[in-house]
Amino acid sequence: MQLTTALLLLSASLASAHYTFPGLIFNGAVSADWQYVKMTTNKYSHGPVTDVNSNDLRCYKDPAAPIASTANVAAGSQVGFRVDTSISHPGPLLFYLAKVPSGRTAANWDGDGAVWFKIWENQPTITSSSISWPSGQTQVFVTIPSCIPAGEYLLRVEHIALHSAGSSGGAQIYLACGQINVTGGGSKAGTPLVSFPGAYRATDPGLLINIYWPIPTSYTNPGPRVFTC
Ligand SMILES: *[C@@H]1O[C@H](CO)[C@@H](O)[C@H](O)[C@H]1NC(C)=O
Ligand SMILES: [Cu+2]
Repeated sequence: MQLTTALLLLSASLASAHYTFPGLIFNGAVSADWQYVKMTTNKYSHGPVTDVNSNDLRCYKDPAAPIASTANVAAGSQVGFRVDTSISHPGPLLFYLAKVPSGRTAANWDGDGAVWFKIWENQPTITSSSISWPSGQTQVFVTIPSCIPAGEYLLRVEHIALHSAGSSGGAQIYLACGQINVTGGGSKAGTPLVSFPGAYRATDPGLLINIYWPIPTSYTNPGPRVFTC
């Protein structure tokens, strides 16, 4: 009896430590869950992707998800995601964009192919006693590059939890894709382009790392360099 209660409490605390990114934030307002974000398979479990070779690494889209809407956002503006409920594990936050190919829409395209460019990533604070990242955020934001061509894009938010990353496949990847229609903009296409899956290997030093001992003296985010205008 007591053991059952303990196990239930343990599984509840593990589940509540997971998170999703259901609400797109633009023009200063938080939109309804999954209105502008492709509904993810983990919408109830909040569990992570751990296989970097899985198609889930693209958008983690629930195959049975209803079609989401596409948000008009100005190039150079700030766009974000509401986190359900908060980022509660240690690790980096990254954002990628993919331009929707002609003939497709953000709503009916899943982001396949070498189409993704990284637009932002954060770096840890490293001291002699710990490596740490910002944590506890309930909303996360990125600035849409001002120079990219107008048009529809998928905006992929990704948080990589590294608390169990000391063994291969232990990194927990939380992600979602918002559907945006960039207005304004310029004429500089995003580069370099990578695919998901494909951009990451389980052995990447940013994914296979013991963050507790020995305390790392450096950290390299997985994926390509960040695109700049
Ligand atoms: C995207 O924005 C352009 C420019 O404002 C507009 O003409 C177009 O209809 C928009 N597309 C969608 C899907 O909202
Ligand atoms: Cu968790």
